[in-house]
Amino acid sequence: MLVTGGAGFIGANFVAHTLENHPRYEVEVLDALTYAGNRSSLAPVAGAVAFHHGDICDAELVDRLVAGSDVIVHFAAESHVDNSLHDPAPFVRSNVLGTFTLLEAVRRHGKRFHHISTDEVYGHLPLDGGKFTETTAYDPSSPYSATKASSDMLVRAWVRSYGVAATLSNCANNYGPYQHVEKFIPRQITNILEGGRPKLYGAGLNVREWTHVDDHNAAVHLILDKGRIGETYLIGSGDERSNAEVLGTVLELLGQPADAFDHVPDRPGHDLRYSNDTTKIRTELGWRTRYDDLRAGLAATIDWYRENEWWWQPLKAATEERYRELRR
Ligand code: NAD
Ligand code: TDX
Repeated sequence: MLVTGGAGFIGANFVAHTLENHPRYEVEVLDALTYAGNRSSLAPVAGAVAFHHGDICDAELVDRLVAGSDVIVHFAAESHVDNSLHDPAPFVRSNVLGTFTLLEAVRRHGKRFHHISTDEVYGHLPLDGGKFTETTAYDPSSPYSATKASSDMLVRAWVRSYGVAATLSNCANNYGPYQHVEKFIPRQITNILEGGRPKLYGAGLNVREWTHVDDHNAAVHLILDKGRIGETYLIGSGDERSNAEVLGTVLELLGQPADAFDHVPDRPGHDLRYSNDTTKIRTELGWRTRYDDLRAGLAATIDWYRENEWWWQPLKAATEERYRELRR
């Protein structure tokens, strides 16, 4: 199995999940080690994985690695909305050209491909109702989600036009260990652990469907084992919370006063709410979440960041400096 983006947050958790629960796979990782990639996220499994430091846009390298694999699981992407608003170019390159490069190699060599995507391709929903389904029309808002939508379209077209054996999944917001400190939950946890204050965009009313990374990765394995070729599966916990509510729980779990945070200017074009209807993956493939208690999941995640300062501390100052630049 070739895992692209295996040194990132979800990819590294996926590699560990695979080795533990699906030992029949020999796992290789292809990762460019951008600012978001971290080899130490693979430290617990280092001896069991072949690591290739390289770019998914490098057609020669991709061709060789795809030729030597049976299954390709494609996580590699530029993943942060705020960065995409500031400089969309790497998003177009990695997310669109990178996916194209992989698809061409998969087409040449006739391999099984799974494409990891996001609920953000469907745009956003009002606060008071509605859900995305696999047939919702694409309506991306940010440069990030527009490039993910483009990559999904390429995968669908390569299935239909060339008969490539691909599946797709569009997951809601993930949380868990090894998530970069630029993202909402780890940013706030590590701000507090460093003695600083959390930063809430706007009024904090935006709603996300927080899904544990291990539930996401278990769903991907179900799709690999039993999913129908050409199909898209939505993944999400069903646990929708406003950002203000999540922040309130983080503050409480860390023993902070409820008002110990700063309101900062809102993200331009900020999507209001995401919510996935997961009937298809539940009924067709029998997927169930194991992490059903967000408060307990957040407490465990806080413990992980508390115990693994060595992992995030080297990233923190540069991340907050980048946020200051983005706001300038
Ligand atoms: P991440 O930013 O933590 O990791 C991305 C990884 O991809 C990094 O290791 C990086 O070095 C690598 N990468 C980037 N460009 C590359 C390139 N050109 N060549 C090779 N490697 C490259 O991202 P993540 O949060 O783990 O997200 C992984 C995937 O899941 C992405 O496709 C993202 O769109 C999708 N997704 C994420 C979430 C979420 O909540 N984080 C939710 C749904 C879907
Ligand atoms: O400091 C912050 N304060 C804040 O209020 C940050 C970083 C974020 N936010 C808000 C913006 C969002 O409403 O929190 C929410 C979550 O923000 P992010 O962690 O940046 O995630 P989001 O924009 O929802 O996108 C995530 O989920 C879908 C991932 O980053 C994407 O890769 C994935 O596709």
